Amino acid sequence: MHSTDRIVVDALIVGAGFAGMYMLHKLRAAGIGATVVEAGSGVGGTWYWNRYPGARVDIQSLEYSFGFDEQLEQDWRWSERYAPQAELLRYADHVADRFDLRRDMRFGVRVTAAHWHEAAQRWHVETDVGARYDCRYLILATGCLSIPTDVTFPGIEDFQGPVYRTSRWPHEGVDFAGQRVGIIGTGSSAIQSIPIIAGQAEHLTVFQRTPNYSMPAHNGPIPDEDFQAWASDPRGYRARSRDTGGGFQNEARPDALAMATAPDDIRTELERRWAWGGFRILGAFADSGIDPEANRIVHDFIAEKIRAQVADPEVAALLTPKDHPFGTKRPCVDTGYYATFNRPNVALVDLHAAPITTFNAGGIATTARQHDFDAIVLATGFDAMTGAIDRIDLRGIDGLQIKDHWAEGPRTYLGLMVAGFPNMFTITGPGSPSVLTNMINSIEQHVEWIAQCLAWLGQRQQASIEASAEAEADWCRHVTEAVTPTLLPQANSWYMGANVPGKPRMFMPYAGGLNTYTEICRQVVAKGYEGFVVKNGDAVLSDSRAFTSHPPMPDIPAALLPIIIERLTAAGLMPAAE
Ligand code: NA7
Repeated sequence: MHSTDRIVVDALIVGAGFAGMYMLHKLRAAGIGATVVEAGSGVGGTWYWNRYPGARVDIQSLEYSFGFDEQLEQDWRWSERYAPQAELLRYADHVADRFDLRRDMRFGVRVTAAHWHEAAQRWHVETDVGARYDCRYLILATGCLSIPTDVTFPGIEDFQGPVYRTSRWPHEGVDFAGQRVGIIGTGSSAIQSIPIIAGQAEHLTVFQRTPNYSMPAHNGPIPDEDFQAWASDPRGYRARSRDTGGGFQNEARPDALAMATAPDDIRTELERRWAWGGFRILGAFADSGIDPEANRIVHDFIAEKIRAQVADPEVAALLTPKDHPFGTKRPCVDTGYYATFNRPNVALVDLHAAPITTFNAGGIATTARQHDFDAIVLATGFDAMTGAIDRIDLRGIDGLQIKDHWAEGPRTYLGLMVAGFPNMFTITGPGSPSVLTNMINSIEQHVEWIAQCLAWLGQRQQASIEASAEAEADWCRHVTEAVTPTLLPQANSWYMGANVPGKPRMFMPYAGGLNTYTEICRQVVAKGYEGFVVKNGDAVLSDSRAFTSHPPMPDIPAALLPIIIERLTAAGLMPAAE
């Protein structure tokens, strides 16, 4: 391998979604040369790939947009409360044009391998188009939900019609008029697309394995009062969003307990939040994410709402979640999902009662019967958080492979770096709040942290930085500590890696909240990059191995302490009481 035929750059950024776009902009401003490589033919990441009908953001657009540039913020007007995919893609294109990002982006290029060369202190990167790079910093802006799972079915190649994946939707769109369509999956992608496909197709059959909770979006023009709340103080509004656990405003009430609230008051509060729409119901009661009984109250409320929307009680019962507490899988936000099952051209198939046996020329056979289709849609999900990273032949010091390092689940320090992989950063990587939050706010926080770090290294004659193994281990323990008191680990969710056969079970995102996490990251820097080893050649500039910036214990209502202590003790994270 001759380094002479490599393109030499300071930083190589992998991915041109919102993370890669902002990273490029920020590094340019810091005077650091950067190139972005992107597998798709344009910017936008998630919004480039997921073009299925009905795809839209489920965090309010006023909050799900960049906050780093005031003029950009002022000039862009969202048309709806929850912008559709096409508008989000226009926004990504607008940002790319406005900041002239494309001149440092290479499209249609997928990174296949990246190997660290210790002597040179550089990464050598290979791509599927033959272009090879030599970079000091490797920044993985590869997205948390970018690689579809390899779900397949026996006989799938025998089906005579087209099979579409929601996450790889044809750019020219699909016309289902007059067709019999089958869709597999009832996660967010399916829940958004089912009402639209049902409106186009002659007949739609929904194959459901596990029902999910979905709340109404009440989408439409942005209500005046919401717009005014933003427009009167956009900076303050942004700061308030970032200073929340989820990175968006949710009227969360950390002191309100469903178990200590009168039934009438519970109903009033839940009705108010249901009428507001989206994720607002998640913030109603602090105990619903911890205490199973409190969670049940919210479950019962939503189950009642499902029954009210679905005419056939048997179908309503099938659509009601049973196997996981509310909020432990990512809830969905819909427009007319449940009511779609009242249409005469829509049928629901319960795969628990009659599993799929095979695909065939005509369609799909279950143990109960044959279903004939003209087209089939797979809305079967993603190899979340690690899929885009561990598909790269990624090797750190002494050839350490990321797959081996992550054999028991992804280990990182702060979700930003991995021990043994110097100068490699992950934006919203496993171990960071990422998918539990408004992604744009998490992306901005990570990008700003990384840009600051690279500028700091530049001031030290381009030193290299690596997470220490000790800090990584301590952070992993803290990630577990943060989620253990909650009900989140009780679901077979993609947060847990449970949707991919053979993937290690580990709760991957950091559940301590974006605001808490941001403060931890700030402290780590204030302490001279605590937990990182910083070297210049053989000279060690700083080597503070331990991670000590644990957040203070949050104020937890006393009534919840027994459950929390019990769970932490059972997980071996707290000594048992004498
Ligand atoms: P999800 O939420 O992972 O949903 C995938 C769906 O596909 C889910 O209902 C699965 O059922 C179903 N599935 C997966 N494999 C199969 C097989 N083999 N047979 C039947 N059904 C299957 O992915 P989405 O794309 O909808 O949403 C991902 C995220 O994007 C979402 O959370 C938002 O953050 C945006 P299961 O639950 O496994 O029984």
